[in-house]
Amino acid sequence: MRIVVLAGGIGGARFLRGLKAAAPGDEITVIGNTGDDIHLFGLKVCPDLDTVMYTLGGGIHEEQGWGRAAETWSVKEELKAYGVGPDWFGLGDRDFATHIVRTQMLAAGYPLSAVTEALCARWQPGVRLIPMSDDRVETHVLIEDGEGRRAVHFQEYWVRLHAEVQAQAILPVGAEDAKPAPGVLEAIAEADVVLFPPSNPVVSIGTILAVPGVRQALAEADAPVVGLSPIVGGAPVRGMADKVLAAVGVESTAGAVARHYGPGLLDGWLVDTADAAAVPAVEEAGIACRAVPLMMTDVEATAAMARAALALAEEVRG
Ligand code: FO1
Repeated sequence: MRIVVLAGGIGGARFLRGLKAAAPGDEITVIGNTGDDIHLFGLKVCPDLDTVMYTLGGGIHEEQGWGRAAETWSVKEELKAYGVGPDWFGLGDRDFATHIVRTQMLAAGYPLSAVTEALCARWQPGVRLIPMSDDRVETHVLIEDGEGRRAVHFQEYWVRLHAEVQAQAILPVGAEDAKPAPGVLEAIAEADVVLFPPSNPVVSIGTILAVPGVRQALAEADAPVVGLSPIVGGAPVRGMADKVLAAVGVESTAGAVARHYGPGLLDGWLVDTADAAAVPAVEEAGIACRAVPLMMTDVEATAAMARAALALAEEVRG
């Protein structure tokens, strides 16, 4: 079966590990969010692509969910010694090599999709990883704090400011001029199932949907689209989804996120057993809904979630 997954950061990567275990013989194509990308020290860093590549390739720092295992920080310390910032974003020595190779290939004229393919040749993630676009898209967050009203890069909002200040708007800068990367629309058109993992609905999956043509391709696809709620019991399992959902006027509940994606996009939606009360309202909204355990405590629990999503896809296939 051909499965397409729109994935963001840590939640998306961890879900994919369970999906691979649940569907070992299937062909999985991951459309990765690049709105988290940031340019630092003359290098292009692609956090969500790297998190998928490292997690599935066996290089991830497991507790952090980002960056490399067995990392060292000499380059970061030397940059700080030169007074060259920013020092709030943790780039390790091993991770720097990824960004150097990526930046070197981009400078040689390779598109991000080709660069990603080359990096994955080393890591062998066991999925096809395609960036949502080869064009530059960077998510910025509009905030107002002691330093006044301004837009900050998503990474600064999340990593330096810890999403403590209220996000007033989420701005996927460049999205309106971006084109889906080669293979993105074809993968969606040829998919047997499309899955929205428990990634951030605004800055991860939302940013992928902001690339012109993607939402329409999903709406027109024959494949059922099934999502898994990143919100359990009214709060995100990890990260700052509640803050960015508020910025787009969506309540942090499993049901509200389903309605936010809408029946034009979603055919099925999984909520955690803690949110079973939300099932009728989601079904009312025209989206098939089931309550199953959604905590990705280990690969087997995640595989069970993936199997439940694939089963719901078969139910709604019609
Ligand atoms: N997340 C943090 O909370 N702190 C960091 O210092 C940090 C560094 C970092 C470096 C490379 C990378 O690929 C990801 C990194 N992340 C860090 C995660 C990053 O903020 C992700 O974009 C989010 O976790 C959402 O996907």
